[in-house]
Amino acid sequence: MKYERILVIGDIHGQFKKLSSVFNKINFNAEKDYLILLGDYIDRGSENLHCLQWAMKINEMENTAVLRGNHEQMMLFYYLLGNFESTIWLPNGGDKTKAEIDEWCKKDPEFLNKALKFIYNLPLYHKIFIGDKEYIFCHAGLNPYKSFDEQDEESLLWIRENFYNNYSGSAEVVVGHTPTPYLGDIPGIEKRDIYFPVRLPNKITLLDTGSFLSKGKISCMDILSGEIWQSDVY
Ligand SMILES: [Mn+2]
Repeated sequence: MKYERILVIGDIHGQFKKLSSVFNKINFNAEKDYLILLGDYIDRGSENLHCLQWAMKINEMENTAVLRGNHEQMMLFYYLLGNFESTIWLPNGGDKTKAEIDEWCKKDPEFLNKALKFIYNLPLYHKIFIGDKEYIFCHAGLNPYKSFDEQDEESLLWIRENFYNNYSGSAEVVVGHTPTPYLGDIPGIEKRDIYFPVRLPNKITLLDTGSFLSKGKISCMDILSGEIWQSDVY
C-alpha cells in the first residue's frame, strides 16, 4: 500500500464538536491518505446521529474502513433482536441516541432503516500489511487464545483485560473501547496523560481517550508516523 498516512480515529460517542475539531486538524486527503474509524459513533453524547451520519458519509468515500463498535451492535440488537445486548443499550447511553432517533424519524421516517442497514453492513475488523508488518484494527480486541481466523464477535467488540494482559501475537493491534482514563496505572509506563493514547508493550495501541468525559478527547493516530492529533476540549 502506498498511502502518505494511515489515520485511525477512536471512540466518538456523539461528540460532534470534538469530532469536527480533530477531523479539521488531520486535514484528511482521500487521494493520499487512508482513514479507519474504530466504532462507537453513538451513545452518551448530545449529537449522536450527526456523528452516525458523518460515519455513513466517510463509509461512502474511497480509502476508508468504517468499523462497528459495541454501541452500534447494541443499537442493532435493540431494534432487531430483543436479546441481552438490546436490554443493555438504553442504560449505556443508548437512551440519548434513541431520543434523537424518535425525534428525527418524525421528519424522516426512513432514517432508522437506513441507519440499521448501515450498521448491519459494518465490518468488525480491518487488516492490512505494511511491508511485512501486519496490522489489525477492531473496536475492542482479540481473544488472545485463538488464531485470527477463529476470532469471535464477542471478543472483537467487547474484550478488555484478557486481551491487554494476555495478547502475544505478532500483529500490531489498534483498538478503542476502553477509555484510557479507566486504565489506571500501567506497569512499565511511569507517568501518563490519561487522555492520551496508550501503547502497551505487547503491540496493542489504545485510541479511546474518553470523548464523552468532560476533559476527554477524540484521538486520531497516523500509524505510519505515530503522529497523534486530538480534539480540543469543550
Ligand atoms: Mn466506546
